[in-house]
Amino acid sequence: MLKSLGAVVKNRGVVSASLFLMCQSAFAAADVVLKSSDFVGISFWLISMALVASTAFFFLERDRVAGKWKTSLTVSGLVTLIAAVHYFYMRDVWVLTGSTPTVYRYIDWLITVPLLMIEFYLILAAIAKVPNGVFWRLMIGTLVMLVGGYVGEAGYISALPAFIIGMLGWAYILWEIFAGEASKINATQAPQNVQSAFSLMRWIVTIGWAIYPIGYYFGYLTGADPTESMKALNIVYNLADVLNKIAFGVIIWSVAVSESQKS
Ligand SMILES: *C/C=C(C)/C=C/C=C(C)/C=C/C1=C(C)CCCC1(C)C
Repeated sequence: MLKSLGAVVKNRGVVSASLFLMCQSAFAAADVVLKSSDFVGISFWLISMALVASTAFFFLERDRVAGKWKTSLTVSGLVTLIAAVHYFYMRDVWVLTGSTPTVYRYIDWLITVPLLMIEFYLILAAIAKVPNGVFWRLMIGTLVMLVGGYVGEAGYISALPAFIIGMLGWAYILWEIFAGEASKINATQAPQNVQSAFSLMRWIVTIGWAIYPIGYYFGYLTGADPTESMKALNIVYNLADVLNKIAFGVIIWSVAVSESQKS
């Protein structure tokens, strides 16, 4: 009783500390305010708040699931926590200067995308013995995808070849989870619940992640007016994050809860 009370208090402490850190403006001197016609800015605001709420939810729900699922929920909460903090900065860059916060976006991705990949590894590791190669192949695919995208968006190389490099990295990840070792472990060793979570997560990485290259396309490859392209790019990336960070976490949460109730 005392022990579990201690755990709850500790958990609450972590949650309030993270929320405190988040609930401040990134840049202090702001005489510019959000305009009611700035829909991109509004989307940055909405999503930053949704990310804060999701973080609290995933951390608190840790109490409800069996031990071997707790790490997966922690990782989901870390993904939304890291993204929320970056969203505060991105929101301010957009609202104050009207420019696209590419560096913050990619720093966020560089941390959160590997964490999302680790989730695949973790849900399999909770039920089977998984070789390290699975982990490393997912990491290599992620790095190639993100470095390709960054050198294109930051203008180090032209947008199209950079796009192709990024697409190859993503294809490598898809191969691993649809046909590679990760997919085989799932098909042969995982219980029903885990298999259905794995399959949903896999579709998120296919369909949900496809939204980002579509955003990139509208941002850099249509030849349209740069102001309009950058609005489209940011809206598309922002919506994609709701699906790929929050909904992805909710799927893991739901399998963790249902598997925990079994035992
Ligand atoms: C939470 C953030 C996530 C899940 C970000 C994912 C980003 C991608 C899947 C980006 C993909 C890209 C390509 C496949 C091609 C090159 C351009 C990128 C980097 C936008």
